[in-house]
Amino acid sequence: MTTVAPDQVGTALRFPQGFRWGAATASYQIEGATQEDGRTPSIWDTFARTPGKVFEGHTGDVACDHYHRYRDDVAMMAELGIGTYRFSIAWPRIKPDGSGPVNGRGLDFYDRLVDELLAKGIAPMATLYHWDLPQVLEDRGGWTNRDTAYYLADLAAATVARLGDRVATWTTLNEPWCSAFLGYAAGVHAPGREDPTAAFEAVHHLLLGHGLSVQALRAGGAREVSLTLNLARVRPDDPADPHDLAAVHLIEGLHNRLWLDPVLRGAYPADMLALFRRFGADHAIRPGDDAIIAAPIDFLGVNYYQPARVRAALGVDGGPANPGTEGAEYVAQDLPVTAMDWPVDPSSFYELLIRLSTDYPGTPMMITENGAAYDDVLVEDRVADTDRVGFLAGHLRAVHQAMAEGADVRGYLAWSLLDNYEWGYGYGKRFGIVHVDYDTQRRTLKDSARWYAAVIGRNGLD
Ligand code: IFM
Repeated sequence: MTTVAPDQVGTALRFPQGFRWGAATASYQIEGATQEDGRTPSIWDTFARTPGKVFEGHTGDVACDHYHRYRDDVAMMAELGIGTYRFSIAWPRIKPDGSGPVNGRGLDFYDRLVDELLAKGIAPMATLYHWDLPQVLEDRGGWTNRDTAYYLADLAAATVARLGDRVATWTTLNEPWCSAFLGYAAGVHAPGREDPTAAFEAVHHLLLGHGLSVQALRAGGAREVSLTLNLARVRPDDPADPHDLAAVHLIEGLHNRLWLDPVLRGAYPADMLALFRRFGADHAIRPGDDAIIAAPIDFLGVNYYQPARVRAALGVDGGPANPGTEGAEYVAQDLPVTAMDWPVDPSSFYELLIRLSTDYPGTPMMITENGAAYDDVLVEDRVADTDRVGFLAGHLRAVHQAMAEGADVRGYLAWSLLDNYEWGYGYGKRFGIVHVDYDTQRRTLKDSARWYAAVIGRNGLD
C-alpha cells in the first residue's frame, strides 16, 4: 500500500493503488427463498412472525429474491465496477438442524454465487454469521449456550471446505454487539429476549465462536480472516467534564472495548469483566477461552453509521441495549439525520478511525459497511438520492483523511448494494444504492450507484 496525502473537503482525492472497493449485503436481508432447498427457519423467521416485533409484520420470505436473481445482481455489480462483494452465509441453509449434517443444496447456492462473481472478476467475501441463527439452536439456548460457539466453527469448517478454493476473504461475525445486546437485552432483534445476563453470556459465546471459527477457517485454508464490528464514536456532552468523560468510557466500553480488547489485546477490560460478574454471566468465561478469542486476524472489519453523544446524569442509563450503564445518558445531537433518525457527521468517522489506529496499532482495517437510509423516490426510472451521495462522499473523505494520518484502511464496502429487509424496520427503510421495487423485483440504479461507479472507476473523488 502506498500512502495518501492529506486532503480537504471538496478537493479531488485518490486512494492508494490496490484499495478495495465494493458493496455488502446479508443473507436474510436479500435472499428470500426461505423454504427452499432444505433451509429451515432462522430466529429472524420466527421473530418477524411475532406480532408487533417488525414493521407491518414484514418477513424475509421473498426479500429481494436474490436467491433466484443472483446472476442479474452480479451482472449489475460488474457494471458498477464493484471489485469485492461481501455476502453472508445463511446457517439454516447449510446446517438445517443447526449442528448436524451439511445440506449440500444449501452450499450449492453459494457455490453458484461465488462462481458467478469470479466469472465477472468480483472477489467474494463471505460473512459466516449475519444474524440468522437456526431456530433449532435458539430452542437450545441460542447464544447463551456455549455449544453454539462450537457449532459456528462447524459451519465455518463445512463452508470453507466447499468454498475455500475460491473465497479468499472471510469474516466470522457481523456486528456481534447487535446479536448480543439488541437480540438478548433490548429484545428489538431476534430472538427478542430481554435479559442482560443472557446478553453477556451471548457476548462471550459469540467471541468464542469467532475464535473457534478463525481456527476452523485457517485449518480449511482461508487466506484472509476477519471480524466485523459496529464500532461507536461517542463524544462527551461537555469535553471538560470528567463525569461526562467517564460516561463516554462506559458506553464505549460496551460498544468497542468489550469486543476489541479480547480479540486484539487478549483479555476483556477490567470494567467489562466487572459487568459480566455483576450480571452473573462470568461463569461463561472458562480458562483458555482468552487465547482462542485472541487468535490473530488479518484485518478488522469496521461498520460505521452514526456518532453518539453522552453525558453523566443521575437516575438514568443508556437504555436496555446498554446494561450496566447507570449514570450515563445519551443526549440529542444538533446534526442532520437520515431516514433512520441517525445523526450524520463524517468527522466522527475520521475520529473513530484515528482512535482505532492509536489504541490498537498495527491493525489493518477494512470498512465493511457504511451507508444511509433516505426516503428515496423513484420518478421516471430515476432516484435522485443526493443525500446519500453526500453521505457517502463525506464518509469517504473522512476515511481518506484518516488514512493520510496513518490509519491503515484497505478497502471500503458500501451498505448496501440493494434496498433490503432492514430488520425491525422491514422494507420501510431503504439503504441500497440500487432501488428495489418489491412488487416487481425490478432493480433501478440510484444516482448514488452511478456516482459510486465513477468513484470506483477513478479510485477516488473529484
Ligand atoms: O442493515 C444493517 C446490517 O444488517 C448490519 N449493519 C447495519 C445495517 C443498517 O442498519
